Amino acid sequence: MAPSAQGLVSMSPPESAAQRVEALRREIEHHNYRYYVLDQPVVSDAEYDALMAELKALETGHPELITPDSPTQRIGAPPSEAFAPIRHEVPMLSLDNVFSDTELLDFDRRVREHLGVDRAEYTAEPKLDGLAVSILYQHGRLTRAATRGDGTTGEDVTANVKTIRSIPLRLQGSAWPDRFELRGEIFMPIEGFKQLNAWALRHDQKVFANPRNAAAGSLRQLDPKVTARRPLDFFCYGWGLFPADRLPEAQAELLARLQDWGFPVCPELTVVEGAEECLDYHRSILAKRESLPYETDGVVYKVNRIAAQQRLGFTARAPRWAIAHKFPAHEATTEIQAIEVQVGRTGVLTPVAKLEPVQVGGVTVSSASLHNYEEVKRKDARVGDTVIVRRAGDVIPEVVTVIAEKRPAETSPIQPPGRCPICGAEVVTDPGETLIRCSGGLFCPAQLKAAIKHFASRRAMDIDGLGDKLIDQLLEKGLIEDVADLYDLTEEPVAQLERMGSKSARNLIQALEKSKQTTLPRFLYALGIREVGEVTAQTLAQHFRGLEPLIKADQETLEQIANIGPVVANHIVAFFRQPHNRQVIERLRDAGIEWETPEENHSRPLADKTFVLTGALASMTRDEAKTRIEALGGKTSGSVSKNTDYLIVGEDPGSKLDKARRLEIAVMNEEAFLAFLNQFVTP
Ligand code: I6G
Repeated sequence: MAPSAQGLVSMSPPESAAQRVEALRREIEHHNYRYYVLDQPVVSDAEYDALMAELKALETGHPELITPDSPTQRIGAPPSEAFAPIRHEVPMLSLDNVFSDTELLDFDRRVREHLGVDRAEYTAEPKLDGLAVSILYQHGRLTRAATRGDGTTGEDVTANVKTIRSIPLRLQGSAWPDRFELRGEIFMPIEGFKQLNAWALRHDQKVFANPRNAAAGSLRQLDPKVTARRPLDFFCYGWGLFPADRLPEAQAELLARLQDWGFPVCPELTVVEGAEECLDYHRSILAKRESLPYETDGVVYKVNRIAAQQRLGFTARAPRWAIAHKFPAHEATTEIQAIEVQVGRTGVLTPVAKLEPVQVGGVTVSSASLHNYEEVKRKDARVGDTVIVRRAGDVIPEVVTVIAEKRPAETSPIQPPGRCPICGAEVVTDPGETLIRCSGGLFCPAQLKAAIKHFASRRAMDIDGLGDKLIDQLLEKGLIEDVADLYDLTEEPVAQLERMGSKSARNLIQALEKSKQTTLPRFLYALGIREVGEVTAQTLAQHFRGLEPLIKADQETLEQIANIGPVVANHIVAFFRQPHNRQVIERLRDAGIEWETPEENHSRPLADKTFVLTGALASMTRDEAKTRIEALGGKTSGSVSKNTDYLIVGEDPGSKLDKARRLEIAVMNEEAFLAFLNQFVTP
């Protein structure tokens, strides 16, 4: 057990500067490990910063004490002119790939035949979409890091690799060989990638096409200070140079040792037996591919017994004892046939590329988002262009890049519209925003339709059966003009609509009736106030405990509420200032929409509780689950540890379930989780 922050900070009897420097380094390394590898910090950022500041001050006063592995030196190296070549002492091979179950069965058969066994044991782990590196440790210290390059010679990226906080500069424990090479993948987690691109967009910088390119671009920076600002992470998966007499019996055992020495290993790593379990593993990772925090393009199986690996040996390019079983591609190439404009609920005009239909990861894609007109300009996407489109999970497919070389003659750049293509209202841009909006508000049929759809949606008023097509018809036939009109609907005219009939009409009226008993947070969310999502709606409901005080609240009052900033406050005030909005609310209340007054909620009932999610939930996305936990004060983490309070298990759980069971952590299935959350929902 590492000493506590308190224990290390105390300084009696008086220490020499050298002792204090060493104590601080140990402590900072320990906190880096807790934070970046285990995701379980034990000190606040401020405490950590204070330790770093003290170490820096001591090193400034005693420059003779500075060592290359000091935590202050992670970002110390000056920019270089180029990356020096490094010849790998043990070649960095690549992996052979298979793309189908049959090919995997063939691989397993070859392994078994070669080893003369009926069943082989494999490690299985996701194949990360990043960059392979080889890192040399001598006497427990990181001394060199190189990219794969051509497998024989890579590039010296030591200064950049040292900036990655999850890679230890000094090893923990003591049983490591004096000189060994560690191999693994540097990658950019998806969240970090999104934030980096959002930042790049705001600062007119290069936007990366995907996390892999972002990781590669970040690692190949001549100035390590730039790399240090990039959200890079690392998982180790093997070794290069390693004394043969120090190798354990199995791959999994060595990875466990590496973990003990302070290296991060992918939490999804597991051991499987036989080809069937390999295929099960492939299916389970594929099922949760979109909810993993990093991009993966397949899974890797490796024969677990190291003696068996040695018997199988290598081909010229790759080990015979390992294979990558790839997933279907996320991306495909196709052609833009047209660029249309979509008008969203808040009036944002989104350019959408209409595509020559193409299969992406098993689904036909015929349109893809271009996000906004800044992006259209940046990518210079034009009708007739050949483009790479990408589809990931539930996310709307997007145009990733234009293949400039394939552009036909006579194309012209796309200009943003000056007027809304639906209602003709002027297009406006909010100060500081890049998005363009239709200024028509609810007079714009597209915005009105989207607002009604949002109002009826499951997490808002939950009006069962009121879908897109029905809303279209109700508007077209003039049966409704706003959301309040929904509650004046009667069975007869609804039954006359296309594909309706009296039974469906009755069901709709009943669903509308049922929706009248709601909660204040749901109602506030349903109103569709800009920037007021479910969590903000909860916050407002808890704070005001009624609609009237919220309607009357001014900007200043709103800004005093935790998590309500000036922009959100401004949208709320502007919404309730509109006479039309207040009239609609009054009519909704007159129609019988009601809720119980939310109870005062002083406590954050899940404060101090840490949740880990594994597997796919049927009733909500992972982000929604996180939002709900966080709204109640709880925390979520990506990996199971002894600090986890609950593991929430969806379809196809991964190795986290085994680990939670080992650590005797409370496990809830989806049903139990929903019941658990609902006990805290205030009416
Ligand atoms: O490129 C690779 C990615 C992942 C690998 C690899 C890996 O294991 C999870 N393992 C080996 C042995 C090699 N390349 C050569």
